[in-house]
Amino acid sequence: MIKSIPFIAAFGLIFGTTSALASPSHSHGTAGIGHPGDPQRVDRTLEVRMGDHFFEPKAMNFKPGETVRFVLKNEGVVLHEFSLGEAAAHVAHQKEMAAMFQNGMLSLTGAHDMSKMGHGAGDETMADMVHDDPNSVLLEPGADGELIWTFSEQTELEFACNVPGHYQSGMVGKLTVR
Ligand SMILES: [Cu+2]
Repeated sequence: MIKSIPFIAAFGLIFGTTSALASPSHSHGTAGIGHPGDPQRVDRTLEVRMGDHFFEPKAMNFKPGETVRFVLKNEGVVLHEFSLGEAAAHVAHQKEMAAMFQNGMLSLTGAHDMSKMGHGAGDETMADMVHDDPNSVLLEPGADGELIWTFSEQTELEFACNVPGHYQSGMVGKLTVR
């Protein structure tokens, strides 16, 4: 039963009102995985390369309390994501992402159909609006990005790309906090 809840939440987000899309408040149960880190208190910087379809490094190990700056580089020719979370959260997130691709809100090149949103985007990118989980970064081909995260407790997580099919092609690795 528990597994069905994120899916219902995702369904509401994708097919809900314009205002729901503009300010998505969904979360995938970030309790336990940690929280966004303070840029002034970074303990460690780790470069993560993303390609079609792989991550380098392939596994990560951190300590509870550690604040990590992930420097992300999409060296591929399609959109990729870096998302930290529990395995079940990635499954739920993949359903959201699949719906966004079906709607045309996201595309593999990052070229989005603005008319689907019903209002102007301003300085925000489409990816920001439809994909604002604090524990995920979506990168267009060739783009760089950053995620600063504090791991709070011992846990076994995964870092993954939830662009449709990528997780299944191997864009997932173990992230151990111990
Ligand atoms: Cu990917």
